[in-house]
Amino acid sequence: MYWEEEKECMSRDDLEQLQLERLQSTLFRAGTNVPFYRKKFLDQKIDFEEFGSLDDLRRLPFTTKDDLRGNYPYGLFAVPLREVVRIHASSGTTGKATVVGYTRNDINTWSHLVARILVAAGLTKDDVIQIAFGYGMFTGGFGLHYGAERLGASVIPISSGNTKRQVQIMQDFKTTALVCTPSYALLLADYMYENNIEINALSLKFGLFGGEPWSEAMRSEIQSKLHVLATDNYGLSEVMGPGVAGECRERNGLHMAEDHFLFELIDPKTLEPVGPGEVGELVITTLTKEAFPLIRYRTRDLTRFPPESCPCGRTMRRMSRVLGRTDDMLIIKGVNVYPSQIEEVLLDAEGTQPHYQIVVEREGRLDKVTVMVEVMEAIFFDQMKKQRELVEHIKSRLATELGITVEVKLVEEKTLERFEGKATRVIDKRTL
Ligand code: DLL
Repeated sequence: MYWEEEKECMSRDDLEQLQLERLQSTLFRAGTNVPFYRKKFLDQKIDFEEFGSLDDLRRLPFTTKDDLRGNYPYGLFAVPLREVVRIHASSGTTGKATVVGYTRNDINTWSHLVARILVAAGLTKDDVIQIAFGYGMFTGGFGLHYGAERLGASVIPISSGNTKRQVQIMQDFKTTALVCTPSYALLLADYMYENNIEINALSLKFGLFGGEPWSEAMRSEIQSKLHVLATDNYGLSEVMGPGVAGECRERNGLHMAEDHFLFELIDPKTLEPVGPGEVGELVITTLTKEAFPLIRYRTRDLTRFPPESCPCGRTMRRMSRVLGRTDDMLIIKGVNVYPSQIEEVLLDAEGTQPHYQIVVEREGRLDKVTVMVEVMEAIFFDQMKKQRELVEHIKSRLATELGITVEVKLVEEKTLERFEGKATRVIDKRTL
């Protein structure tokens, strides 16, 4: 079953022709309307009007998250704000978020692409879809919502959290499809088992998950515990949100929406393309976005493109599940956290030393973060009260900065590892 068969099953020749035409108009739009790109093209003597082949893509400059931050908030928009009907943002690292805008056409495209992944997973307009992604600046909630409405399904916009209510609604409203992060799906499953909720009495059939890394083992567990067919869905707010790539029922890689984006894999060190089937950093160029076109955006996500075609009939190539990230961004309970954010808070507090370690573990179903920081001798051997106050202070600052709670442990001076070269601050013990 397809949402847009003529597009999803297009011949490669037709697809490449379409991509080239769309790339030309994207380059024109970006090169004309976005000063950042105009300057880059000028500096690199790129005449986008003479852009004749998709291979020329390799001559174009990359765009990075720093470029987005440097142009905060609207510097990279290619249309005036009066044409922007929606603004989303991704959690910031140094206080500045990355801001993205959508025209009415962009929202329309986005809805279609999300409807595609829903249909690829097997959903129809008869489904009752419970969207337990956060609604707000995060693209997960609204992205899935618009796509599900476009499909014509019955949408329950419950948003994230409040597990007891999620389960109640799931029972009463006869939810057939659950949409959330994989870790939240497991938490829901555990809650149901602990509370003796009869899974077979639910109407659940599908689970659409994404927004954070997960593993095949986790998929098997979710599928057997919740009795759903679970698919993986990838996207990022800078590029659009969910809908960039998603699995079909084969569940063996995520079909990329190649008619709306160009996907490349590069070696993050040499910036050259990797060989067929090899792992590389995913680089995405938007082909149809009006408000926020991006040229060769470095996602920092590592994946590979399996060379085999998919038995489902879609001709859009697939990417493997995300294998890791080139940078140090941690995704804790679905929230993007950078060690630098933690560092700032730690170093700001009185009595701490600039030596710390972040330990990430998975306790049961949940990510647990413990931040260990060295404190001055006077504090370490001082009264417990002072130590407790410092811990509480750091904890509450981190909760405000990061939006998640972490454990804080004060340790004696010189107990944490020192480094001669680059420091490894993060110990990620989660095995996915
Ligand atoms: O997470 C968009 C999204 C929402 C996708 C809901 C799918 C479902 P951001 O908050 O900007 O956007 O985070 C993007 O999350 O670069 C990846 O590192 C990671 N990520 C997203 N989906 C997956 C996935 C949304 N299926 C960042 N597997 C990306 C692994 C994922 N990592």
